[in-house]
Amino acid sequence: MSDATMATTGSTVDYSGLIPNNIDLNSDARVRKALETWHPGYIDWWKQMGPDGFQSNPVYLRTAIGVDPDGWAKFGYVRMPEYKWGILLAPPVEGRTIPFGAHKGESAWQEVPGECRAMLRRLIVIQGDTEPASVEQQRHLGRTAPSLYDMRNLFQVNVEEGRHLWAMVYLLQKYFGRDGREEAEELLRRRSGDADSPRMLGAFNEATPDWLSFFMFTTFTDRDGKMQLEALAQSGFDPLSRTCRFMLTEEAHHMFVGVTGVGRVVEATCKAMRTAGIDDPTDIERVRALGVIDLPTIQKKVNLHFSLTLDLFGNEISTNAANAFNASLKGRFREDKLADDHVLTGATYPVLRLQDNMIVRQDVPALNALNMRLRDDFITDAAGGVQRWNRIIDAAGVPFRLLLPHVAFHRHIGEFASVHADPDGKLLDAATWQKRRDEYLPSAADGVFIESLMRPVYEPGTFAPWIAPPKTGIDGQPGDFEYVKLHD
Ligand code: BYC
Repeated sequence: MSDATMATTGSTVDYSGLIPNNIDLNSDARVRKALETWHPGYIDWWKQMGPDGFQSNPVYLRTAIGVDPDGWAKFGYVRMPEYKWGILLAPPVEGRTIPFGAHKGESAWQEVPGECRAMLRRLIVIQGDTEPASVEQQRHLGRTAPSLYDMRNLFQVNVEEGRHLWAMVYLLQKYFGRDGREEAEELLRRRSGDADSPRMLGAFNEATPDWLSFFMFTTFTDRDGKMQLEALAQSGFDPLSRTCRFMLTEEAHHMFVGVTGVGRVVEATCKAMRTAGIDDPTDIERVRALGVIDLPTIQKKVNLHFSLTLDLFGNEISTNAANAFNASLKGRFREDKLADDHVLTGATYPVLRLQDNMIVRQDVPALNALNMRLRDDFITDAAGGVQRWNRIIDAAGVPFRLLLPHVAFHRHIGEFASVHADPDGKLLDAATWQKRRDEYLPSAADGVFIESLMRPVYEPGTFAPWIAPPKTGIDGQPGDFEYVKLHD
């Protein structure tokens, strides 16, 4: 089949125009023009805010070429500005009905219902805003990549977040007219961490100063992405559902990069400790002298990134979430696999709340607790990654366990934003928190130490000493494969 394959079937991608797509963009002149008008701004943004350097180096990237689960991607060397960002929607499910909310059982909508236009636009804009934000947060990391393998994974994540932005902008341009066009412009205007024009959600304005942060971010924050996309994939608005379903295909690799990345850091630390005969994981100075990151500092990074990510689920009690569910716009995690009435009138859900300065479990109306339900599903999912890390520690015979902190720890959104708690959930007064903060979260000195390890390693098959090599290569490539060609 030629590059300009039939797009109408939705199973292959049309590369013949400026905007690769599987949505038959050629037959929709208005949207095609809108996207072609938006394209130069996107490229400018990518050049300004995308990866710092390496733009002209061939990178061994995966590009989506279709939406067939058995063969949706191809691997090959691509210069990042030539990566085919495009719009891909998962194939329509024939006869799909809305699985939840007031419209449960109706045929999924192909157009935006007038009464929920503003709510839907807000959900799409928030989702869209996170995608460029993460690219901005990670833009300096190529300069300190611990290997070409890791550098390639970073760039893979970056180009796919760029593609996810395209996917959201398509929805805005196609279904929201002038408002959508304005929102699409704003998505290119806001900047992560900018004092005047920050990204919309807190965690996306934090710095990602080093590779351990990147691996934690892709473990935890990308996993919020997975949960939110799973919830939006249930939407009664079918184009959103189809877009999110395809984004989820790519998202799995991002979390793989995170979980295996932290696992490899843990492995290098444990191995160096064993070789040096260090039995006490809290003997930080001796462990650091080996040129690896001590386990207590890794725990602090877990504490930081997990707590920042919990904030992304919003408030414990949320009428926004109830309204979006009632309106059949945003469901629960894998709603269609759940066995209840999918309407939730009269149902309750247990939520941890703050009462008289104590943390108590309270049954609240399930509709108002949807953010917490999604967050609980996230915590279960995230615990799997931590278990993998602990298996590596156990196998090395090191007496240490990484743990997820309590949900009240280090929060900026919701009930617990007004109090201080330690990682076990014990409430602390402000003075104690100040005194002990650096025991729980990375301190400035921890940052300086980690930064001292961030030296680039650009020889194929070679890895910085603080991270173990991966078990297998990307796309089955051998250990010394040149994932990024730096001297082309
Ligand atoms: N920061 O009723 P509430 C991803 C605001 S990540 C700042 O609890 P709701 C990715 C909230 O907007 C997934 N503000 O809110 C990962 C609201 O403001 P307004 C991104 C916050 O709506 C890695 C007010 O507080 N997608 O894809 O129930 C790399 C009241 O709160 C925050 C989505 O999140 C915060 N953390 O819940 C790349 C899906 N939390 O409107 C990509 C779409 C709350 O009253 N978003 N507020 O002025 C949503 O579903 C919901 O909007 C939220 C918030 C879950 C974010």
